[in-house]
Amino acid sequence: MKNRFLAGSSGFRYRIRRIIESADLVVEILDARDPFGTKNTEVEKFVRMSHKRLLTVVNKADLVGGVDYPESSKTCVISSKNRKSAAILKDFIKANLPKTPARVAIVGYPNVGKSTIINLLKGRKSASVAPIPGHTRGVQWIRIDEDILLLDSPGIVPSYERDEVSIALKGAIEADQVKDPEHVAHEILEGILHAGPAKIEKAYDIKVSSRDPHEILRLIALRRGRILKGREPDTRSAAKTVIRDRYKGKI
Ligand SMILES: Nc1nc2c(ncn2[C@@H]2O[C@H](COP(=O)(O)OP(=O)(O)OP(=O)(O)O)[C@@H](O)[C@H]2O)c(=O)[nH]1
Ligand SMILES: [Mg+2]
Repeated sequence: MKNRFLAGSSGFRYRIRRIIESADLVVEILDARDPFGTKNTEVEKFVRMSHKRLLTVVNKADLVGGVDYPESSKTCVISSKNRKSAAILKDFIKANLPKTPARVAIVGYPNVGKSTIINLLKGRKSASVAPIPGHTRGVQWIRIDEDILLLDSPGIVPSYERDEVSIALKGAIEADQVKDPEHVAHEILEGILHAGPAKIEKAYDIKVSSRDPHEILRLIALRRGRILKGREPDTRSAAKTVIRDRYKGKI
């Protein structure tokens, strides 16, 4: 699969080592919808090897009923959609700075909200944000106050993560790059259907009478007027919509 940040991409180890080595503290951002799945244990290993301190921030808590992650003094759960999180997060980081002033690297899977968190801490838009994984390309240092210099970094998928469906379900690959978007969309829809069809019906203004995800993609395509030659609904295009909406937290 074509993904700059997967292993095999020659710059991967070098880039992540440089980021970690240049920091005094590393903050790993996880997605509350799949905190263990978005942990990058490869990055965590580099952090340990470099004798740097590691903090964990579980973000996007607004998208789940409860966060399934163990509490600890080195972990903080937030939603960066909530303005109050700025003060909570700043206090959390300040309480754990190994020295002042300190360079703090924000790392994590693509699309987990690294740039959003940096903007939240800064109090205004300094880092570019998009619901597109792989949005941040270069690394960027941003000063928060006299004590903290933050480093935004591109999302990194660990080298052991090889399954495209798993990567896509974590929001870490752009919908257009997914080889089999229908397979991924089926998994997303099946996951949501466990809690009933209401969320899907509301998001797409459709009536779901079948639990067959392919049938639901047909309904979404029809509703949106995505019709192929021969009047067949364009389920591939509907699947990409479902993947993007999942990334945005809409479903
Ligand atoms: N609902 C919700 N959405 C969030 C939250 N934090 C970030 N987002 C959204 O998640 C998407 C990705 O955010 P970014 O900050 O660009 O993510 P990133 O980790 O910098 O992504 P890359 O640069 O691609 O690695 C954007 O659409 C954000 O608005 C949150 O706490 N809750
Ligand atoms: Mg970013």
